[in-house]
Amino acid sequence: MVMDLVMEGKKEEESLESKYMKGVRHLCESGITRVPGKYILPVPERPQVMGEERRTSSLNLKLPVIDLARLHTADRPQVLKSLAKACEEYGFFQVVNHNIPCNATRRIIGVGRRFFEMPFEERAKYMSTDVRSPVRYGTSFNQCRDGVFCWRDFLKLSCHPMESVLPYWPSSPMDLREEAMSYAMQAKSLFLVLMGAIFESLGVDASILREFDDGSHLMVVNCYPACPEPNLTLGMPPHSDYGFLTILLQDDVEGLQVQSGGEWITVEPVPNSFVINIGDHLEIFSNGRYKSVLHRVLVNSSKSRISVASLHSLPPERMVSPSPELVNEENPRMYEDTNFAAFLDYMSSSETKNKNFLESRKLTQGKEQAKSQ
Ligand SMILES: O=C(O)CCC(=O)C(=O)O
Repeated sequence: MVMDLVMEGKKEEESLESKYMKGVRHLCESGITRVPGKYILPVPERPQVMGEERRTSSLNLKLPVIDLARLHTADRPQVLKSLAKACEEYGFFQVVNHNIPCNATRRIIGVGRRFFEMPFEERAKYMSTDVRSPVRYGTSFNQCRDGVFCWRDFLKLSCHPMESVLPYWPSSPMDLREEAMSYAMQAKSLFLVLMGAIFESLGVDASILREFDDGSHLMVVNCYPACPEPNLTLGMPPHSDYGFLTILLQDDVEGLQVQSGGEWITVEPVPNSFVINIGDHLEIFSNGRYKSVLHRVLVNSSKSRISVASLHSLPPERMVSPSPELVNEENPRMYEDTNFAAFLDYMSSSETKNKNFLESRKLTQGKEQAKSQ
């Protein structure tokens, strides 16, 4: 009798676990009014939405806005200075006048939204937990590792080399491949413009720019369904991104928060802008001068939110090291060499919350001496 009850309980637990693995949208479609325990964060990790929103607006902190049109004018030196300041102080900034037409951004958000609105069986064709798969529909942050799940579903599309990955991308919605390919190309061009400016702002040789032509490029379409109890969970936990830069497009629903001066600052979506953030590889390349900063995502009770993050770096096997021009006696080398492949290994074997990957690349004094010998 007791054994039967234990078995029954186990079966129920397993069926709930497999339900959570199907994603938050699927869960919401089944009709829920409370957040299941699987998504409830321990009290200190909860977002305390109301309190923080009030603090943020009273401090009136805004992310720097960089007008990219001014890069092509006599103002370029001033723009580079503002860019350097934003990268050093915030690790985040917004760009306007970036040359990506607003109908292109509307279309990629639209097709992303329609992907998540398709019946679960259609989305499920792309489910994979293999971090190297060219297409991956999944949920949470790292669903194979997360003890507590976050309130996010995602579609990850590898974008390079385009001709080999494209056949794996979802064939529905019918326009997904075309829209995602066109947006990927525009995001890549913007990335190259930004990296050119960033290398100039650091005063380093920009010949490495050419290597980005074959660099890794991942597009992540994030879907954060409306959540009945947004104070108990997060769309994404605090994390930093691995690459050189992330180009983030968000719809008009706010949710992204950036850590600055010990506070969580909500980024207000500015129409026709992108949010750009420094990734771990650029922090390493700049030998710590430009910061890869923790960010997280809040959810809300009334609106679902879509964002599209484009993560760019060097080719997966290419080692990233601190630029020799930025290492000297005053600024000793701060990080070990690393690459994207090492990050993927780390992803499949550890918790990637907070800045653990970058922390794992930091040189302690002993390691530093060994490297310089
Ligand atoms: O959805 C957002 O605003 C942020 C997404 C993000 O942090 C990511 O994809 O790494």
